[in-house]
Amino acid sequence: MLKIYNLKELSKSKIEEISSRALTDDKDIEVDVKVILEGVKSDGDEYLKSCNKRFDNYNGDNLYLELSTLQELASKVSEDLQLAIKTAITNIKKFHQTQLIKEERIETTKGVVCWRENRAIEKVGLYVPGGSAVLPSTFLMLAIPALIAGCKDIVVCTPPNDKGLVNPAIAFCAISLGIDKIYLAGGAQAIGAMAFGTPSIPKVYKIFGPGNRYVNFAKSLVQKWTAIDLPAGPSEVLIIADEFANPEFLAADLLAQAEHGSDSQVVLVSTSSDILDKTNRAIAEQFTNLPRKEIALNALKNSYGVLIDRLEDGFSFSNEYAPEHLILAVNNPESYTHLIINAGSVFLGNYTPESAGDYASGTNHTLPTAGNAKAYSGVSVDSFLKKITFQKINKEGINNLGNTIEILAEAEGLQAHKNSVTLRLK
Ligand code: HSO
Ligand code: ZN
Repeated sequence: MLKIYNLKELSKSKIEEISSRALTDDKDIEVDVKVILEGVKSDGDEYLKSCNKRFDNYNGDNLYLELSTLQELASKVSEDLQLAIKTAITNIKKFHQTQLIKEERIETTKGVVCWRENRAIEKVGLYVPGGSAVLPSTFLMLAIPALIAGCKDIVVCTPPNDKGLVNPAIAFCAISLGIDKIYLAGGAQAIGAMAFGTPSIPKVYKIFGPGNRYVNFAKSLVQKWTAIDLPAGPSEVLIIADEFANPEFLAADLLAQAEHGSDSQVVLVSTSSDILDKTNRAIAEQFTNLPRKEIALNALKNSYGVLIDRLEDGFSFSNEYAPEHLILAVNNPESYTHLIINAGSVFLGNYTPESAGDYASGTNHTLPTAGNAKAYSGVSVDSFLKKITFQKINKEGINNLGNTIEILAEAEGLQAHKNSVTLRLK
């Protein structure tokens, strides 16, 4: 099923080629997305209502659900699912709470003290996708760090169903987190609404959340006005496996990521050709039972295995690929973590499936894809904060540092800068 390359036989350019994602050109949707953004900008709520009719078959005019409707919907969620969501919330909170760190004040020169303080971004927008897979877990992964950071206004947009409602699990997440309003807007129009604001939907300073090509392209366009979380692309996983790995587990983890979308990519890198073959056989067995097997099958067509001589070669390959998720299915995985330079989130050992991080272990699942892990981190509490620097200098401090500033200002030909110190030194 997975085509297999032998790393030794690959030229440098071939390695670059297979590790660069075949990203779709957005030219074909550019006009549509721009028309939608313009529509939201000029006609606001009326345009959003027309989009709900056109794209989501919802003919009503509601643009949001309030607490009472959310409560009613949430009550339909099974007890099992309620408990699972609560457990996930507890773990995601526990993990993210540790990220709220107060930095030290530093005396850089006697009498000169500098420090940074966190301030939450006041208004943030969270996009929770609907469509082919409704993802309440994504709601948790975005809203929990926003709440921990202390964001004042958290605007949540998700597409309505044909009755103008949302999935009960989404409503249950909202209620559990104390979010009492959900806006009914999906796709590029939701991104436009949060970027420009409409009479019903408040404008925000930063937009978060995954989505289809329209959503991602809209996010890239509104960046002139609004910050965004990450450039997003299709999901992916890379597994490095030694000869002791379990092919059944490997196949299951590869398929878990492959079922996300036809454009997802999964890569298995192993020192053992036996493991590569056995995993391929296990994929063939497991995928037939999957409801989303067509999607997974398409994703497998973009996917491959790589045979390596030494595990270290696998890490070099993985650093070049910079996967969103990296699974180390090897003995003693912690002894290799220092070799990892580029990855979004790492899963260590045979009992750490990626699904754990997708849902409930506590880490965030909004991660850099398409090689962006070379320069980006996943979403965290930091993503919802800005850091402001402060300094306080006393008389002794300006006496100690003044001359240095004067000389540097002089060298830059900025006399007024120099004067502001000279006057204080007198
Ligand atoms: N693996 C996805 C997140 C997700 N999985 C949501 C299941 N639900 C991207 O990291
Ligand atoms: Zn997933």
